[in-house]
Amino acid sequence: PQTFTYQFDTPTYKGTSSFSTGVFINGKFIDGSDNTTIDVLNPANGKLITQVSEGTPKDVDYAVECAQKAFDTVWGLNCPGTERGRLLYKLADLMEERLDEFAALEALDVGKAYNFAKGADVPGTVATIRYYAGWADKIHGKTIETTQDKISYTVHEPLGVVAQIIPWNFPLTMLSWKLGPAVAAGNCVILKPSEFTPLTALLFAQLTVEAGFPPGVINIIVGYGNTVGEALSHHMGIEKVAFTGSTLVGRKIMKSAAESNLKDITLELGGKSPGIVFDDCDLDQAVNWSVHGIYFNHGQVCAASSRIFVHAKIYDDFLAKFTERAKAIKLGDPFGADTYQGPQVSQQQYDRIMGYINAGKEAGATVHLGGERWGKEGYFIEPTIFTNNKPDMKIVREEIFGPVAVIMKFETDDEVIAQANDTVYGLAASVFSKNIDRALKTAQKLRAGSLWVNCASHVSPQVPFGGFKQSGIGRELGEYALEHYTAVKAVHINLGHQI
Ligand code: TXE
Repeated sequence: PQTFTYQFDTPTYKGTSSFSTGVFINGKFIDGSDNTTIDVLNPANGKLITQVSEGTPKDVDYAVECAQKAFDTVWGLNCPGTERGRLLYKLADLMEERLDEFAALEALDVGKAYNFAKGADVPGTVATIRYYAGWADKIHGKTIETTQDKISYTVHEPLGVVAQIIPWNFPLTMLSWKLGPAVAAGNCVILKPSEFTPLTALLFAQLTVEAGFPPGVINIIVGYGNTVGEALSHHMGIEKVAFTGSTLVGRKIMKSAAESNLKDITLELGGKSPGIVFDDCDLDQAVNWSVHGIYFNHGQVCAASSRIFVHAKIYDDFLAKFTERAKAIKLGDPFGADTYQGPQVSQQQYDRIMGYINAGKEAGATVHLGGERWGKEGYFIEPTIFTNNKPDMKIVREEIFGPVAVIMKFETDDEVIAQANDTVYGLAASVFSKNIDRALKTAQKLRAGSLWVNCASHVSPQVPFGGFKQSGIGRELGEYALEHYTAVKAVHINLGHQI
């Protein structure tokens, strides 16, 4: 396979990055079985960055074979947790040494602001890998009391070979959320990055070799959803598939799992998360967090606070301050020192978002701010605010996944809770109030997996993340994620009971 070498000469990062663009199986980079490639584009200008090897279903078969062999010989029950932890710590250290390079690749490939990638995505990834390194030798069962004639205990064993399919909005972060718990628990992994944003996963693959992981434990295959993704979710040798992406594909994966070997699944899908701003909040803080909640990562966040409900008494003040903050967002070169918002990831996403903006206009909502393309090249969209929204409008009901805030007015607590819950999704919600009873009562009544009180879009490796309703199945992060990568074996020991 080809080697990708890139010279960064930007206002914020200067340096060279170099790694193989092959399919990474059994500790080696190889060409995909069809010898074809995938174009990787720079979303800031639409130009080609490089081409990477395209994985195929045949490559998936080979990866499963190698991963199973590693599981049966050097990993799984054949490798103590302390050793798995040591390797993961080493990997985290190697990533940290190249933090700036990872951030630069993420900025180039995804279009996210370099300073954000450097301050959030990459350190968060390192922290997540370290968090799970710490778990590797602390995954154990229980002894369970039954009768005097019997001792029972449980063992939490790894599942075997697991597949992980991740999206393009947080390529490294999603990789760490998936791979960290799986590898710590002793599974062998085949991970498919998004075909749009494969670069950081390839550099990561190289570091797994440097860290000393045995071949076959971690395999990374870049490929398309309808080929590699389908092959992974249908495979009879894969025990589990973990997916983050669209609800549409989530359904397909569940179906594939049912049609093949009833493999275990976890799904982290979309959302249309509400933010509720009560009249007794700290207004400036509520505005700041709400701006972050929707415009962070250009709105390409599954838990984005995309429906903002504001109490009638403070609606005008909130809207004025929110608009001022949104107007001040600095768009431009992801490598600019003060850039907050870069381009959307792809032409497809750009078109989708503009489609929603047009649907909002046609349905009679008011474009209070933005609503247009920004600049002459790349996939930039102005920070947008819609007002005069009605509950049945598409822009209120569907995930836009772009820098588009939908703001609504409410009068009573009961009314806003009902509206906030009026969605098929249930990923997250924010509540802003200085009245602790009101904030916690509201949090109690909202049907969502993450509840943020006086903040938004906050995640920590220690705290579980996942959805209610159609936002998904299962939890990632924290101790909870380990449950999805282990099978419980119960052992019954007879102390002399005769039959
Ligand atoms: O997602 P896809 P897309 C939402 C968001 C966005 C929309 C469409 O609303 O606008 O989805 O984005 C792989 N079998 N989210 O089309 O296709 C694909 O290759 C197996 C929310 O880009 O779901 C990629 O690796 N895998 C979300 C991954 O699925 C398949 C993040 C996600 O891409 C497959 C991304 C198949 N048949 C989008 N088809 C979040 N929850 O954060 C595709 N894939």
